[in-house]
Amino acid sequence: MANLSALNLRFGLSGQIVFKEIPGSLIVMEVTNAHGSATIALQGAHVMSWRPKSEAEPVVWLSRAARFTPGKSIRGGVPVCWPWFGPHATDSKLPAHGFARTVPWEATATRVLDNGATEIALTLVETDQMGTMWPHQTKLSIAITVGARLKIALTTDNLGNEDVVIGEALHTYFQIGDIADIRISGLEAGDYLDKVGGGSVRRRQDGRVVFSAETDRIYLNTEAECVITDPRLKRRIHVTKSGSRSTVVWNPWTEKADKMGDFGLDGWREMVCIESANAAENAVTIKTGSRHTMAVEYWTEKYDG
Ligand code: TA6
Repeated sequence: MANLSALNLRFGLSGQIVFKEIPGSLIVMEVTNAHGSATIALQGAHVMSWRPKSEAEPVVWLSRAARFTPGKSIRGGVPVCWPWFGPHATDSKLPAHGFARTVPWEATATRVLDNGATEIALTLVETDQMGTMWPHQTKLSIAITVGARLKIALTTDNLGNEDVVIGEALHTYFQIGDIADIRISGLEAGDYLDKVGGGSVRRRQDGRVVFSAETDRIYLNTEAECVITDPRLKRRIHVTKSGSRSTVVWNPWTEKADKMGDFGLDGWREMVCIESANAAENAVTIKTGSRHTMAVEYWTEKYDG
């Protein structure tokens, strides 16, 4: 791992980006500009938090009980799930949601955009160990733009001489006032796989998504914008995407959150995941020599409904 002074010398932007080590020895970038702020861990290129200047509360949620241990996933933020989503199709010993979120990435470029936002590019650091889990020649890179909006673009290059199939997600945890009060629009009448209880029952969405119990759904064949309406925090969060045909909606509710052990006291009440993904039947085939990008853009507006 490059040392902090070398990282700050090469990629720090005076006043906008500072590399720091946090307890647990993870290296993070603290990003601050006139429009917003974010914290990004080099492990997993993991956006841990994001707050536009217009918001008193962060928009991207981070558990108060999150663990920052090398090689372990962080509860909250925007975990990068890649090159598969959920459990591995054939080998249950391999990590759920792939390995990208728990391995080192390296910064490749940082810059200030004309509108004052900060753009950071990172790429996953390939290792021999990965080759045993993923015997394909691919390159994974990400571009993160921090400002009044948060933009993330995840790109897979297929450098091999055969087509490759990936599953992926930007597994974003959004901060909300209370899960029982919010509603999500944009998925009306969509087909989804209901994963609660370990099943995979195909159902159809009736109206907006509301929550009264553990909810774990993969909405299929949708490129729709989703909007979280949050009467308690008096805001709407807009979730738009491209290059993604699945949208996953998840809240563990109390029992599953307690079992997971890193949600903190009632942390599950103040978060909801809307994950832009390519999962299940929406897995993506990337032709040899070509590339695929999945991107998201988030922003907020005041809501006094
Ligand atoms: O995206 C929903 C989900 O697949 C849930 O089934 C739950 O496992 C969640 O991801 C979190 O998974 P993680 O491996 O981060 O604990």
